[in-house]
Amino acid sequence: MPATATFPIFDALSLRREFPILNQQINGKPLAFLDSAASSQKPRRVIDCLEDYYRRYNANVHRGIYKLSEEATFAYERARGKVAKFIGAASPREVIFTRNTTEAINLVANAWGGANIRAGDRILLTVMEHHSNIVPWQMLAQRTGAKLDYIGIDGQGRLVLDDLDRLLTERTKIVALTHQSNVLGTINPVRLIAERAHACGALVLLDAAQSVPHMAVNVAELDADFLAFSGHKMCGPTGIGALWGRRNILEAMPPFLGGGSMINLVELEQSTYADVPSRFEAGTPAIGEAIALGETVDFLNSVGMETIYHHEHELLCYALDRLLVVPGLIIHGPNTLEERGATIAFSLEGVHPHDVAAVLDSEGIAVRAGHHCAQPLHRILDVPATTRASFYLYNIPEEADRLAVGLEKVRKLFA
Ligand code: 7TS
Repeated sequence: MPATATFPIFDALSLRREFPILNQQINGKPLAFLDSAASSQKPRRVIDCLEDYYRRYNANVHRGIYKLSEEATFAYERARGKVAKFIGAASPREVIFTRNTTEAINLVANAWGGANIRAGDRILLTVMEHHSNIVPWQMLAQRTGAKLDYIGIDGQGRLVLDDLDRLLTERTKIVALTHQSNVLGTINPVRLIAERAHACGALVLLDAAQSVPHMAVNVAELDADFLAFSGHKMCGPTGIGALWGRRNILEAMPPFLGGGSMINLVELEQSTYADVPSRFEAGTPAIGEAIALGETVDFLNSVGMETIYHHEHELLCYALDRLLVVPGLIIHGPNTLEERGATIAFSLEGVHPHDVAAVLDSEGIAVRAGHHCAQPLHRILDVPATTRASFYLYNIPEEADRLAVGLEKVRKLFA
């Protein structure tokens, strides 16, 4: 098994050494990776864990009566247990492995939505959602005749809670919202929203793609009914994510995809289905990736989610100080720092975001430019695109300095 490193006192510089990819030059400059909101980098021990599976005990799970398959099954189910504990689930059976957040939300929209949503029902979303928490609901609404409602945002990119009170009715069957915006960085008051939604009899789905990697998330404390997140944004592999759901709700849900592993008995005309979570894991899963996600959870725990949150918060404050003095720079999202994570989307007057990103790339700084899969939000911000710098546990203040200097260079070039 790969060696494990622990970081009792946070030391971003030694932590960086655990991420081999960060130690390289891009365009002759040290890489400053500021795009973890799109996908994070992976520490050595996660890469080693994945390789260890493929080298040493690769076999299908829940099938073979031979040593390798038993070992793979044990490691796969142990990873489920680690993920469950990481998010405060009552039982590993409440955790379904999916490919990513997108698949997890589609699972709920199809399986739960198909069984529970009728014509005239309302589905409540927010205007700051990623497309993966909009399009599956649009598809469900089109199939069923349900209607979508949207909670708006104020001038600082915070949800307008009056909209919640106005739009929540007994027709609202589910409120699906992001825990933390991938553009504005806004951390939404999800516990309060869940209380109000439950008082109206609606369920709550949290898109936690941008929160689980960055802060301690406990599903019991948040009082959610479903929670979706992706491994690749939390230092884990691509191709693996998870859906957590309350056990009684999951147990009442019909399957999502049909096939092997999700059945009890198959006859020519009909089948009966396996218990949760197997019912929702049709076909051969991403076995090595799930096991490596378990290793990722161990890694994040070794650093500590509180420590990660505080480190990122310090980076956020530091970076905002540096960026706020760049002339012509508009930062989107809350200026109340407790209400936001370390994702900073901005516009630079007179320069297209793609040009900003290209110049920064020439300085070795990786940021994302575009609509970040949040077109409705950008329409409200009244910009076609933004540039986004997103920080994670391996980033250091010097990278925020380089970003600010890089933006000065952009301004001079496009003056
Ligand atoms: N929800 C949120 C809030 C996200 O930020 C993303 C990905 C997703 C869902 C979808 O995750 P996936 O793993 O299923 O693709 N966000 C981004 C981003 O901001 N830039 O690239 C991907």
